[in-house]
Amino acid sequence: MTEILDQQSIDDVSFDQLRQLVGLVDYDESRDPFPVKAMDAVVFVVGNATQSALFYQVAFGMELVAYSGPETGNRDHKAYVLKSGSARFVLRGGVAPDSPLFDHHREHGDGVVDLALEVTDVDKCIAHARRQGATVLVEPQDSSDEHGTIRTAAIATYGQTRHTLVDRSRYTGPYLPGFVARQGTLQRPPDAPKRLFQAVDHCVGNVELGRMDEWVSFYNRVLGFVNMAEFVGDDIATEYSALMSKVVSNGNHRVKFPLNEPAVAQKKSQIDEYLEFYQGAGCQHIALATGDILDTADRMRAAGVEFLDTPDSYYDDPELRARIGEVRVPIEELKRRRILVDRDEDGYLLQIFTKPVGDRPTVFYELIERHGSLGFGKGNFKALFEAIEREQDRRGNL
Ligand code: TYF
Ligand code: FE
Repeated sequence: MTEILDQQSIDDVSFDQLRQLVGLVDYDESRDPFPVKAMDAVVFVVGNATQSALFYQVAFGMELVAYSGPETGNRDHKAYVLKSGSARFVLRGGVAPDSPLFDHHREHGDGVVDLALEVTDVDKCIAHARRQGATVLVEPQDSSDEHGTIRTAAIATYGQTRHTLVDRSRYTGPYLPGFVARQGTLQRPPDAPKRLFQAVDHCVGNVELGRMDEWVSFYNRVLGFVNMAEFVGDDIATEYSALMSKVVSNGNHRVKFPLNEPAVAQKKSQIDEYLEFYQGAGCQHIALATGDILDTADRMRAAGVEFLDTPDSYYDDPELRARIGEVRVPIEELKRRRILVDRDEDGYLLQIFTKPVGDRPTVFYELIERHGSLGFGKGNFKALFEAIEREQDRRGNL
């Protein structure tokens, strides 16, 4: 369980690798009313997809694999598809001056519009979702090109976010019909690893005050998701975190969605800051699973990505040192990079958080390296939320 994945040589991400990377558990799929295989894609609307696509190649080491835009008959917008292991991001930006993407962007800024899910049976999922009262935004439909047929549908979730459901079992193209294969022109240094992360570990939603339980129940009823043990209750919330949080996941934990709501505390909640600048509920952070967080953080830093700072006192705290015990590198190596560490009954995890990556204080990223732990770094919440609040203060939003 503590073996380090060799990012230089990994080609495709196997189920066994995923078991360690994102913390899979066994479950009986035959009794699942809404079987979800994995995240299909995280779809963003951004102000400039052409430049964002370069950012994710340069700074996140992602590979451009597909494209849609005016040159391929899509006059409304450009869309770039990037991959890293099993993770897929799609960046969409308006071209036609009357593109609806500009309305979305004016309201929300850069953000996640779709947490697309790969499913085995779109129709079965939609029928179940409808019975449970979900809003069906797109009815099941086939689309085809020379690579085969894709079946998709979409349901609404929090804010203006949706879950597109994708059955790609009869399709071999680079993404969806309408997209063409496209490679990036970026020259990578010869020593660059194949990729900097292997999978999406979890995607966090921020919802309005008092609505977290409603959305937990939505994922329970509509998607058949189960509640995970880790949560931030009102006891912890009022003390320091200014948020409440619960986590839902699909049966084998491949797809995990923590849901946050602001808590009423002395200071303005970081969740309130998000809700104000995103103008509503939306995706707050995406955690990326890496087999070597030290190397990934080093390379992202070298490319200019800024991470939250953690005070020396975190690493020098004897209580923390006693609690975490032995990890795969000396604590000094973590301290140098501001990587956080947490241990629970199943093992430990290493994690680090970026500052918001866009212009608004909304979406950010987490890197996570799991060694048995199925948690989210609960032991780090205090240090983490204090670091987030320092940034909030610098922005004048505390
Ligand atoms: O996903 C999680 O639960 C952790 C911790 O605003 C976290 O990454 C929770 C809330 C938040 C930032 C990080
Ligand atoms: Fe997280």
